[in-house]
Amino acid sequence: MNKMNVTSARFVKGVVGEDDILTDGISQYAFVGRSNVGKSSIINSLAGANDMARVGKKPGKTTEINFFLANDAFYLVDLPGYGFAKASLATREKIRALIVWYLTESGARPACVALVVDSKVGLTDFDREMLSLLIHEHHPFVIALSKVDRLTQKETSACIKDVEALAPGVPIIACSSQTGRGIGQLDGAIFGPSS
Ligand SMILES: Nc1nc2c(ncn2[C@@H]2O[C@H](COP(=O)(O)OP(=O)(O)OP(=O)(O)O)[C@@H](O)[C@H]2O)c(=O)[nH]1
Ligand SMILES: [Mg+2]
Repeated sequence: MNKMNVTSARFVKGVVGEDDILTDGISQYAFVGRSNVGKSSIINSLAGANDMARVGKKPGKTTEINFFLANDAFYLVDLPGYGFAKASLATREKIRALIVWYLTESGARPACVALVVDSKVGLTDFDREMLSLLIHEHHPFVIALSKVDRLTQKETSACIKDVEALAPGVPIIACSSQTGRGIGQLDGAIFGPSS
């Protein structure tokens, strides 16, 4: 396993709109994607076995923009997931607006955004919207293909190829929080080589 950049992390706060934390000068690394794709699980995996105990208390139900302070030095930002199956249309729209707001008008300038895409599902309309938004807003970003433990090697390669075609030049990392595959690589892609 690669040496990881995140050695500790603790929950700071959840925000749903304007807040000083968005522009407090501490670097942010944000995780965006549809509900249930595994964003919180990835953050947990990156943080490893440390004191960040309860990311995504209820799996598949993050509704606020959750800030975790890692290494007492930078934020891991867990964005709410778009399209939670049991949410009303109004709630879904509210969450979508919150994600778009964070990436456009909130004042936040994340050092890197990880767009998390379920490898079994591939790029959805929402993912495509995020992709063009990230490009348009000039956010540095990578694509994490999550849950590859559910795919064969052949399916994984095909998925990478499909996403590559739509996002040329963007780092794509196939990973699994369940097996740990690709987590070290994702860590390197998001934070740069660890020292
Ligand atoms: N097979 C498999 N399942 C996973 C993996 N990562 C997460 N899951 C499962 O997927 C579900 C959703 O995981 P979360 O990490 O809560 O997803 P999320 O993207 O944070 O969801 P929201 O908070 O709704 O945005 C949970 O039941 C996890 O156990 C993985 O690598 N492999
Ligand atoms: Mg979550």
